Amino acid sequence: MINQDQFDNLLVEAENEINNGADAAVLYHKYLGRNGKFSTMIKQITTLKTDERKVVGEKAKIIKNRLNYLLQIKTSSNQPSIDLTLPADLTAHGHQHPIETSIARLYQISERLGFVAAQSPEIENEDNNFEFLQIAKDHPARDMQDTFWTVDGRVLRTHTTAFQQNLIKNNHPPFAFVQGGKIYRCEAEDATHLSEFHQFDGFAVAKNLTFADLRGVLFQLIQDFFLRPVELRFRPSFFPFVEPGAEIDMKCFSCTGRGCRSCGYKGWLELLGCGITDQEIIASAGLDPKEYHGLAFGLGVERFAMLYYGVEDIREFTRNDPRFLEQLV
Ligand code: FA5
Repeated sequence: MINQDQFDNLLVEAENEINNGADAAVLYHKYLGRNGKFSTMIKQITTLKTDERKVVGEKAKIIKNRLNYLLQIKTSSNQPSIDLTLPADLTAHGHQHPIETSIARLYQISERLGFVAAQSPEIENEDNNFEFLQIAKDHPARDMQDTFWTVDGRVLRTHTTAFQQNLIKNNHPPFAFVQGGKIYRCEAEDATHLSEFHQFDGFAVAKNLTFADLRGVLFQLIQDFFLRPVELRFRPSFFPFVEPGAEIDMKCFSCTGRGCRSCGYKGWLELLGCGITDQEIIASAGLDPKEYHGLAFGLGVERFAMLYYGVEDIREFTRNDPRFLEQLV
C-alpha cells in the first residue's frame, strides 16, 4: 500500500540525483513524466481508504511541488548566463604604463634576491634627502640634484636614496630593502633627461657585506631585467654617501660596443650608481662600522625601460601618446 514515507523516499532519491549532476530533462522525465515514478505512485492513491487518501494525497502534493521546484532550478542553472545574441564589447582596454611595469618587474626580481619592498614619502625633509647622506648645504654634489622646495623648507625628494636614514634607524641589521618611486629635479629636459622621473634604490646592511655582494646582486638584477646576456663594467664614481662608489655601464645593445647614436658613440651606456655605504653613515646609526657594512644602489627606471624597449627619446614616456604606449605592452 502506498504511504507517506514512500513519497518522502522518492524526494530523497531525486534530490541525490539532482545533486550528483544528472541531466535535468532526464530527471524530469524519470520522476514527473507521464509514466514517471511520481505518476506511478499517485495512481496507487485510489486504492486507499478515504481518510488515508486525504493524508497521503496532501503529502504527494507537497512532494510534487518540491520536485518541480528543484528541477526548475536545475534546468535554469544549466542555461548559459551570457546572452550570446548581444553585440560584442568593442571598448578598447587599457594596460599598465611601461614605467609601472618596469618598476613591478624590478620589485619582483629584487624580492627573489632577498630584498623587501619599503616605502617613503615623495616630499622629504632636507635631512633625509641630503644631510644624512653627507650632501651638506655647500657641497658641490647638491648642484647635481637641483631641487624643488616647499615653502616650509621641505624638498621634493631628488633621489629614492632618501629612504636610507629611516631604514637604518628603525631596523636592526641584517636587512635588505628596495624602493621604486617618483623623484624630482629642477633639470632641463632632453632625449635622456626628465625633471620628474622614477628611480629604484636598494639598501642592505649586514655583517661582512663586501663589494663582491654588491656585484653579485646588481649583475643578477640587471641580467634578469634585460632577459638577455649583457656585458657590464664598473666605473669608479663619486657619491658622498658611499665609499668606494661606482657606476655600472652596459655595453650598448645596438652597436655591441663599436659606438653609435644610441650610446652617444661611447659603446657603453650608464645604468646606475652604487657603492659600499660610507662608514660614517653606519656609525651615525649607532652601528660599529668595523662589524657592519652596507651596500647601496640607485637606478633610473626610465633609462632601464629605454634600453629594454628600445626607446630613443625618454620624453616619449611622459607624452601619453597611445600610439607609442600601445607598442610597449
Ligand atoms: C643618484 O641619484 C644616487 N642616489 C644613486 C645612488 C644610490 C648611488 C645609492 C650610490 C648608492 P644619479 O643622480 O646618478 O645618482 O641618478 C641615478 C640614476 O638615475 C642614473 O644612473 C640615471 O639612470 C638616472 N637619472 C639621473 N638623472 C636623470 C634624469 N634627469 N632623467 C632620467 N634619468 C636620470
